[in-house]
Amino acid sequence: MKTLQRTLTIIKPDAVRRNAIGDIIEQFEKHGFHILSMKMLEISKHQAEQFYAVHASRPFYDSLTNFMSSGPIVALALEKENAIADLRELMGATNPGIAKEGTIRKKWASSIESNAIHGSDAEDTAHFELSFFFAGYELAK
Ligand code: IDP
Ligand code: MG
Repeated sequence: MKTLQRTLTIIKPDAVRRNAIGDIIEQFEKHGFHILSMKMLEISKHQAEQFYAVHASRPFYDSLTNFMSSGPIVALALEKENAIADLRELMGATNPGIAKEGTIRKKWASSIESNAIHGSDAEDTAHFELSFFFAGYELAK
């Protein structure tokens, strides 16, 4: 049985710069995701390092955290049955070169780093990532 889930997505700085916010949010709504909460903000290098701490030992960590703090982002809390896996499907592969037709990354990503969108990958990371960007009262819906 599918259960109602929440997941955290970020429209990354490259997609904001390309005026893709509206198109990406339209995709969420067309695919049945309910927007619980949403905010546009900029994060510091230090905040990006905390958010991506799981990748601290990866060679791309420094570049990734510079990129994520390079301009405005939009963070959204989404709700839907099977939201975590369904969002990953709608996002497409990390590497846009192999992202499927019809996915957000296929349309908007320009490289494996500047790949337009983030989505939580599991229930525990969704919980951490939702509470990174949203206070309890903002999700009490
Ligand atoms: P995901 O965003 O599809 O879950 P992760 O492996 O969790 O992919 O990586 C987090 C982010 O780090 C990616 O979305 C991308 O922006 C960046 N990234 C991942 N792999 C590479 C790489 O090989 N080179 C540069 N940046 C990368
Ligand atoms: Mg990931």
